[in-house]
Amino acid sequence: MPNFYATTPIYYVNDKPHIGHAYTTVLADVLTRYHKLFGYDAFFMTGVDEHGQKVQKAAAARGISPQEHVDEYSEHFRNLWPKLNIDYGYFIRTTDDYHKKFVRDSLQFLFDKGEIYSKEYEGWYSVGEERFFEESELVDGKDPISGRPVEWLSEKNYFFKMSSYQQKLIDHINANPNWILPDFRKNEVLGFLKKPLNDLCISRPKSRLSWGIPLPFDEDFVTYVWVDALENYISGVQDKKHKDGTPLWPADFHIIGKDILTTHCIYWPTIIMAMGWELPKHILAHGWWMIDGSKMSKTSGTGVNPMDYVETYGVDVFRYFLIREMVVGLDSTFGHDSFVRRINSDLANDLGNGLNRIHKLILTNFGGKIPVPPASAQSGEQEKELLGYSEKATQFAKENMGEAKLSLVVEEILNSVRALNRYLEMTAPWKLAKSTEQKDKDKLATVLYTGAEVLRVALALLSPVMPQKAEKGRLMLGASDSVLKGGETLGEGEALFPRIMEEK
Ligand code: ME8
Repeated sequence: MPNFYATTPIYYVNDKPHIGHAYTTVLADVLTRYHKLFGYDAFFMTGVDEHGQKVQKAAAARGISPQEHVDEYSEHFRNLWPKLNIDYGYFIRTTDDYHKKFVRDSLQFLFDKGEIYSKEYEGWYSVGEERFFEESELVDGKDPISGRPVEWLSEKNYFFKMSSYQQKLIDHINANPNWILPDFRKNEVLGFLKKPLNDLCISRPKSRLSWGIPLPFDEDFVTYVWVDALENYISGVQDKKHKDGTPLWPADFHIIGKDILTTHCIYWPTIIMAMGWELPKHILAHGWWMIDGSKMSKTSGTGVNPMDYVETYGVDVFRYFLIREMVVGLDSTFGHDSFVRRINSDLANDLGNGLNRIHKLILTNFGGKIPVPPASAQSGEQEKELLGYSEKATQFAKENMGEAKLSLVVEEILNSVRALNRYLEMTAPWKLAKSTEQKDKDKLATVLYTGAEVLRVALALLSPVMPQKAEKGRLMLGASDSVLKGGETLGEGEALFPRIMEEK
């Protein structure tokens, strides 16, 4: 059995989760479920990033200790995931003792190996991003990422010799063209690596920031939150194994948003190289959900609460929208109208209609048992063509889930459903049902059998995206897990995908 281990970023607990966090976690869940569907021992880890300035500030603003704050806020994330039908393998918190020990041990190792040195450092510091910027990196004198003001700071700090791994990193990227996905993000990283790489400041003086993991070799400093956070991907699974006994690390996929490309494609791999660990196999950076031209987030006031959509329209429909609408890699706009349009056209019209028609026709014409197709059905050109769509979708899903082209996978599946609806229009089983001729009766059995089989495959292929709805659909169609034989008894009919009637 092949193995699969994916990760999501661990989210800052300075605020409650919003749709961006929901998206990445749903994506990891869907990708993991696709691997399970195709026979992998698949596992994914998510969790929360609990140290650093943002969290310390959030706690101070609430007048409570950072530990009290993170204990409470980590639950907002942990409690959301089951509501989004997310089946993670492990949830990591960076304030857990085993993680802190892992980070301290690794830093001591790097220090002893001569990879870390201290020096007096001066530079422009952004509180929002928790990092120093070069003068040349500032935009209009401000933090180039958040656009917020920066302050001039001078202090002693510890540095990791990141620069000495620059060439090794470039060589790795060139030798493994699929390492960073999509391709244009790889080029962005290579572009960044054309300039000389600086060493990485890995400490914060406790006088300025106390909420962090103390450096093992100098307790007056805490670890820079990114170094602490990135190591979660290994610390969280150090004692876990795949069923065949192999360790989970190295991860197959780090799934991240494009905002944290540099930390994952430069900081993290150079730390790994210095530690002598194995590199992750792929880093997949998706785009942003935007609203009114800005990135959705809590701080920019453009957060959409995913639970509002889940409560109103149901979790599976919400997951479907996220996966179908965003082309992995590119930005997408979250709009209520596009949500309604997408659900009504793909799910209510195409899939829902196809399913209800087939279910009803089998119920009224074959007493609720899927008809056994007559021998002539094997050779029908129309049927071969239609079943070809199902085969294509299955093949496409197997080949493309690896690069997480999930919007395209879903579109291929829906293509098979649309082909089915066209086939129904052409063969008009409701007319065949009225005929007394044997050849029409045979054709009716063929049409309804073939239609049920196409839907069975489509629902199985959609099960990673919509686990509950797909299961209900499977039961409606006789609960078969393999090619229909005919004779399976249908389950109760149900309108699985009601049309959203709202007009704006
Ligand atoms: O960066 N669209 O945490 P974070 C899509 N703790 N995805 C979005 C998004 C949007 N508008 N907004 C956020 C951190 N995300 C660090 C990570 S990992 C070792 C440490 C998602 O809470 C996306 O996955 O700011 C992005 O990379 C992540 O949330 C950032 O979450």
